[in-house]
Amino acid sequence: MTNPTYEFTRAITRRPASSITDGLRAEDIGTPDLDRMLAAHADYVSALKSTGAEVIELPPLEAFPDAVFVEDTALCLPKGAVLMRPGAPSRLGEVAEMAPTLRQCYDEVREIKGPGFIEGGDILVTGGEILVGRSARTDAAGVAELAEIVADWGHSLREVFTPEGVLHFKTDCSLMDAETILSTKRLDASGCFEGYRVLHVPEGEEAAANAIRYNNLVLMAADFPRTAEMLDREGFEVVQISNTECAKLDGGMSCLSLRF
Ligand code: CIR
Repeated sequence: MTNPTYEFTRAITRRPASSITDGLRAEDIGTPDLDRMLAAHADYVSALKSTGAEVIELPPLEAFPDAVFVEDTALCLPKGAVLMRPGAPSRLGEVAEMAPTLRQCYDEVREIKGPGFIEGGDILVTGGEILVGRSARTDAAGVAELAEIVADWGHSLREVFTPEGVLHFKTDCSLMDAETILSTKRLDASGCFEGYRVLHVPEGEEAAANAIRYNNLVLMAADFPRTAEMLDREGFEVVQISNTECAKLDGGMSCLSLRF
């Protein structure tokens, strides 16, 4: 591992279940179609594998409609993993489903015990720190407990804010390399990225901000041509994946995997 922020050897994903039709959503913009979601999910997994990484593909969980969004259940760091405590009550049980896989992958797995809440979608690990956005799913007690848990692994944590009406901190930003962040203007305006090089997603393409840098690739949602062109100009190798179905459940590229 030359740079633990975007050089990975493994990822964990979970295939979507037919219960995705009952997944959480802030606004009803249509019912997700399982076949289309499965096809996009297969493209996503193939892109990760094309970098040479091992992808652990977990089976669908009918009892948890949002379980395809594995990112929210844990934080994977070089020295260990931390099991989260989702702020969405219907998602709490997903953590116990993820725990055995992480225990096979890591010598040390720690957990957020509560009473606070925290979801992985609110956590951005950069080259030098961990940024955690308070949101409707992540509260001050959850952030404080995480800070304590990761301190002896050498991580410093900074609490920031997720814009009003935005599900997760990373709904609006992604790490492109150790110093470069892709962000919406509205999130960057909060000042949370001072000291970083920030690339703004063009006006009208805010939903493209949730991308992932995974080894040599940037995986981003398809249908945002100006963002794709900008990243290409900046020298990133971009793979576009259909996100129409996950978007109906407020999900994007980062939510679909745990990367380590
Ligand atoms: C939820 O509301 O929890 C899911 N429908 C979407 C989760 C997206 N996860 C993420 O941004 N990390």
